[in-house]
Amino acid sequence: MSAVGFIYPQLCFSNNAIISTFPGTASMLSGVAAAAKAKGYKDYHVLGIAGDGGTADIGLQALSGAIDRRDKIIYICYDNEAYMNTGIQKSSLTPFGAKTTTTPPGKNIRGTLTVKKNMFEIIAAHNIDYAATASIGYVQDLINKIQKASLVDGPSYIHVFAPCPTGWGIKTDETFEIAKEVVDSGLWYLAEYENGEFTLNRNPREFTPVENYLKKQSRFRHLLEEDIIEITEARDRKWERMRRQWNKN
Ligand SMILES: Cc1ncc(C[n+]2csc(CCOP(=O)(O)OP(=O)(O)O)c2C)c(N)n1
Ligand SMILES: [Mg+2]
Repeated sequence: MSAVGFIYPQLCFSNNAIISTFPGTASMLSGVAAAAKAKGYKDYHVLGIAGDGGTADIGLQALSGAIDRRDKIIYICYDNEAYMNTGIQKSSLTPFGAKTTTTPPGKNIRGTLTVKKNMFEIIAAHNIDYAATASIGYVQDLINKIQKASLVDGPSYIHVFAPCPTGWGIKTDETFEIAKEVVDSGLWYLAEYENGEFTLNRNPREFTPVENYLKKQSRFRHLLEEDIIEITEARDRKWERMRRQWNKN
């Protein structure tokens, strides 16, 4: 956000905004919320946006603390699956198989060897007031979730899936389609955690082929048939578990 905001008057925010330190988004939000409370403000929202690296790696401790204190903040993780503005390095939210500058595919290693960290359930495990996943490919669902978060009198977390044309090797005008397809192929999912319960907002009977999603992006172009099978099987195991544990009726 620091790269896109604050260019007056074209791209400035229409309200007060602060650029935080890289690991400090959540602690900065805590500080602003504490100040708002001390000043006796009633009608306000303290909202922060940080990347996948800023959230799942370097900022996780601050975020965990803010949720534990039940600070009234809205935290949005903008997940483009790598450290993008420093040149496409792998984060703990980069998916298995993806090529980044720190996980280059070669003869022996086919891109990222780790699997994407499950941030949504890590956050839910704090017994947070409200948490959700979203994708920019399902905009109305995202808007609804932000509205819901704005009504919470405590911490809320929204994890938004957002493609990066440069880092993923896609065209800018394919961004929306890819963000929709990742949900339709089951490699990402739309869910909520509220009152201690998980809900799948979208539970399709059939998925679109994982291969179609992967082959559109140059970061996955080196993958072999066996890698695609591995990714598909991991998807199916995850959905089997989510359906069994979350959607009981
Ligand atoms: C303490 C610290 N370490 C490293 C950096 C350099 N840095 C700035 S942005 C960034 C990557 C951010 O990645 P992510 O949070 O995923 O956001 P994206 O650029 O992908 O939107 C890094 C490493 C920094 N600003 N501060
Ligand atoms: Mg990122």
